[in-house]
Amino acid sequence: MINLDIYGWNDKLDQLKQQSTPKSLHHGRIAVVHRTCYDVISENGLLHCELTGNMVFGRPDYELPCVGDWVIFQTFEENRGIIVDILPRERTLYRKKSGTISDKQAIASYVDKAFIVQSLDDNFNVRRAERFIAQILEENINAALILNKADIIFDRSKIEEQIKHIACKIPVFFTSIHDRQTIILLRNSIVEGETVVFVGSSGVGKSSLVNALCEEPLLRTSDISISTGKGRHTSTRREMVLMKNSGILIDTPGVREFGLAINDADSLAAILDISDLAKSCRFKDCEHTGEPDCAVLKAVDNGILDPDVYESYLKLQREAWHFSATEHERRKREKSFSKIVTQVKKNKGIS
Ligand SMILES: Nc1nc2c(ncn2[C@@H]2O[C@H](COP(=O)(O)OP(=O)(O)OP(=O)(O)O)[C@@H](O)[C@H]2O)c(=O)[nH]1
Ligand SMILES: [Mg+2]
Ligand SMILES: [Zn+2]
Repeated sequence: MINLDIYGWNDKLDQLKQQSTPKSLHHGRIAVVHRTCYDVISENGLLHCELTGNMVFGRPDYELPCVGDWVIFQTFEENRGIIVDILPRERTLYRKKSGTISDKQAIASYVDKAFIVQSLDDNFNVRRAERFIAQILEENINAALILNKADIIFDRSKIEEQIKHIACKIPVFFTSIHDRQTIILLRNSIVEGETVVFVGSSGVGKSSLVNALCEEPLLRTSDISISTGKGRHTSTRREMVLMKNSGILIDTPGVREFGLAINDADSLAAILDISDLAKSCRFKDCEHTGEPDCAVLKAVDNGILDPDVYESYLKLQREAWHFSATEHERRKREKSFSKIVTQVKKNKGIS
């Protein structure tokens, strides 16, 4: 019998289950998402589960089970089951579904920490890191930036300069799977019972880091060395593994783009260190795009706020707004917004 507490099961979840579920049904956590079926870890071990027709056709895609979800199922053979319900989600990491305006996709649920992994070659991109952070913090998940492949040559002071506005908000780790000490430091940041999801581009070493942390080759990694090229989407599914006496790690396939799926663009200011400045703007609802006595624009002028960070703020804010706005609002505002951004950039000499 498996004690599901080590997978994060707790009294609160137990109460939720009691309230809504007949005693004959079981509970478990989604460990692997396949195309149409799921591996579910339960008290009786790993089960292969499918969804009831009601679930498949009665819910939008983003409400179908994702890795980390706690589900209720009925067994019908020794190691097979049918998922009939999902317990209410908490701390779910979403992203905008590629190719849509406002559809979202659930990446992982019941997440305590998200590790944004970038490698210290040309994958490193502070703007992309900000995008991940915005989405992660929106869900009340703790974020950390993992700069991997620290064994290759890179300019550490230049990188530190670029991420200083991030490093004062979230932990940053320089790691290498070839340097045990860096892996131990990362491991020490994970508390027992905590769920950690790894996100980032393909080939940055997410699966390699999971393996290094677990000290076992649990996940397939790219065999392409960094000298010959980047990884090529080696991981194809979201998968949860247990780190002995520690946390629960969720590996995800590399993403080409990570669109924001947030409704509240206000949180962006706090993340990008703009909210303190914004308190001094003349208008409470200042959008920092040309209003008189705008402290944010003044800070860009005086060199206090990096114009690149400011531009990133505008872009992310616009994207978040787009995601949450109705079709009508979108059309109405789009034209004026583009004009403002172009004007501000022109005034500030941002290319
Ligand atoms: N030099 C160096 N290479 C690394 C490090 N970590 C991973 N790699 C290599 O980078 C390549 C890609 O690693 P993966 O772990 O497959 O990358 P991934 O992020 O899981 O990629 P996807 O599954 O495609 O999203 C492999 O050849 C690894 O051996 C590191 O710290 N240093
Ligand atoms: Mg991988
Ligand atoms: Zn302002």
